[in-house]
Amino acid sequence: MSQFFNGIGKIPYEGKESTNPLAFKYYNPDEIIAGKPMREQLKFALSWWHTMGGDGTDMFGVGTADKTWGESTPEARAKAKVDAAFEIMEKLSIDYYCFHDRDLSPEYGSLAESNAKLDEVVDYLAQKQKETGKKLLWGTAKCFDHPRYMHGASTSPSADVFAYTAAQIKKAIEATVKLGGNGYVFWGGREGYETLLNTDMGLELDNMARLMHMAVDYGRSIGFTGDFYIEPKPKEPTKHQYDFDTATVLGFLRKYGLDKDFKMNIEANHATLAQHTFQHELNVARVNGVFGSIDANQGDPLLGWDTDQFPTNVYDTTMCMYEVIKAGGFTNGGLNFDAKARRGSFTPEDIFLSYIAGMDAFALGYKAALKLYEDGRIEKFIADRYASWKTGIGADIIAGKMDFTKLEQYALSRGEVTDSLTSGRQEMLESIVNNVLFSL
Ligand code: XLS
Ligand code: NI
Ligand code: NI
Repeated sequence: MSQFFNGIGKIPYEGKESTNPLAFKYYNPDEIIAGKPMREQLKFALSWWHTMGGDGTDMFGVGTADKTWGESTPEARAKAKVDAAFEIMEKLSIDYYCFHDRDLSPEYGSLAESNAKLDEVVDYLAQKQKETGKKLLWGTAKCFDHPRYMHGASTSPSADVFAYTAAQIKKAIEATVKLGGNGYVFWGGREGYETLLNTDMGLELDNMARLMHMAVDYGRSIGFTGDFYIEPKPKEPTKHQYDFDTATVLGFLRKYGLDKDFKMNIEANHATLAQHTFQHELNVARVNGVFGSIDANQGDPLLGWDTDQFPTNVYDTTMCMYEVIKAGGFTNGGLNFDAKARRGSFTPEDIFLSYIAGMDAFALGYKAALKLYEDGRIEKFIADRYASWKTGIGADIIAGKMDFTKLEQYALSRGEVTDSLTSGRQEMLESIVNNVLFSL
C-alpha cells in the first residue's frame, strides 16, 4: 500500500504523563470502559470533506495545505484520497468515516457520468473496508455547492432542481447502503432564505418534507435500516436556515410525520450559532427521543460563524458525553469530527496533531462524564429538587387526578408556597463538576 505519511507511525497511547505530541494521553482505544472498549463507546469518525479535501481556502485567501494527494486528475485523486484516509484512520485508531458524495468523487459532465465515477470510488471503498474492518458511520449528499443549488435544493423555487436533488440523494443513499452505513444525514446547506420578499416559505417547507418522505421510502425499499438524521444549523450559508435548532426541527418532523425515521445529528458549533449550549441541544434531542449522532467540533466564542475547530474544551466534551451516557450511549450514531485544522496549521503532521487533540478531549471528557454520573451528586440533587412530584399533590397532577378547580381549592387551603422552595445551588453544582474533573 502506498504511504502518504511516512514519517508518522501508528499513534500509541502513552498516558497522561506523556509529552510526546504524536501520542494519545487519554484515548486508549482498547481499554475497557463501562463494559466496552473505548473505541466502541466513542465511535470516532473521520470527516472526508475537511480532512481529505479541505485545504484551508477561505473568503480571504487560497488554500495553504496541499490536499492533492500527489495526483492531478480527479479520478486518480479520488482514489488516492481513499488510500490516504484509510492510512490516517489506521494510524489514529479511528474506526469510522463520513462523506458527502462529492467529497468522494466530484461532479463530471453529466449526472450519469458523475454517478458512474462515484460507483468506482464506492467499490474501492467497499474493498478497503473489507480489508481493514473500517466502517461508514453516515453518508450524505452535497446539495449546496453547485450553482444549480443557489436558491436551495429541495426548497428551490425550481421543480427541476428538486428533481435533480432527488436524483443526487437517491444515489448517495445507494452508496451509503452499499457501504453498510447506519446513518444518512440531511444538513440543509441552502435550505433557507435570504428575504421573504421572494420566498414562499410554506411551499418550501412542504417540499422539503416531500423530499424527505421520498428519501425514507426509497431508503427503506433498498434495505436501509439505519437512522436518517437532520443536522440543525440556524444560519450560514443562508441568513435563515429552516433547520434552525433541535426544537425547530422537532416541530417540522412531527408536523410532517417524519419523526419515526429521523433523529438528530447535533453539531457543537451549530448549537453555539443558535445561541444554545452544545449540552442544551443534546438534552433537547435526548428528552424527546431523537438523539442520534454528533458532529464534534467547537466554535470560537468571539467569532459568529462556523469555524469548525477541533474540540479541546474539556468542560464541553464532558457535558456532551454526560448527555450521551444519559441517552444510553451511541447506537447507530457516533462522534464525527466535522472539524478542520486552522488555516495556519497546514502541514500533514497537523492532521494527526489536531485529531489527537480532539480525540483526547473526548476521551477525557468521557472519563469525566462517567465519573460525574457515577459520583451521583448531580443526579441526586436533580432528583431531590423535583421530589414534590413523587408524592401528594405532585403525584396526583401526574396521575391526571387534578383539574383547575381542584388545584384552586388546594392552593386556597394551602396558603403561600415560600416554605416549599429550596435553593438551586448552581455554584455548588458547578464546583462539583470542577471537583470531579480535576481529581481524575
Ligand atoms: C456545515 C455542516 C456540514 C454537515 C454535512 O456546516 O456542518 O459539514 O455536517 O453536510
Ligand atoms: Ni456538520
Ligand atoms: Ni457545520
